[in-house]
Amino acid sequence: MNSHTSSLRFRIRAAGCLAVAPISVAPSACQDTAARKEAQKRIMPTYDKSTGRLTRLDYDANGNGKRDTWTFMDGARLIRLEADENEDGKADKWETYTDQGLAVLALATQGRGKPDRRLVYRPDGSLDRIEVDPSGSYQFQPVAK
Ligand SMILES: [Ca+2]
Ligand SMILES: [Ca+2]
Repeated sequence: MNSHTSSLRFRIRAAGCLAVAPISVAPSACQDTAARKEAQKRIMPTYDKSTGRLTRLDYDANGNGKRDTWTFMDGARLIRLEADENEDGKADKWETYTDQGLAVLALATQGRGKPDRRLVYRPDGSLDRIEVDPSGSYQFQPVAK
């Protein structure tokens, strides 16, 4: 498990905790009151008004009071994540998920607010290839192995 996965698991667990907070029976992960309060402070869920389904979680990953991570959800299923890790107002990281887990991790390493490098994963979670887009035109080319 890499740090992205572990960080994400915390977010999802904390979000699940927050989502069920009004229900009287809380899962074991919510029994830690401090963790629950921390989740409530750092995570802002959005629900579909007609279905009540969770659609988005905005998150303050570094706890400085400014949201820097946005996850797009279909209920409990994570679809996509965007993060502005240096909080300059432009996203630097995009993660795309399938039912098998992380499918693509795209990174903006040149501060342009759009990806110039992406890691494409196989359904088993192993890295398939690394692609680069040095011109920022969304024309990714595989890096030679
Ligand atoms: Ca923050
Ligand atoms: Ca940024």
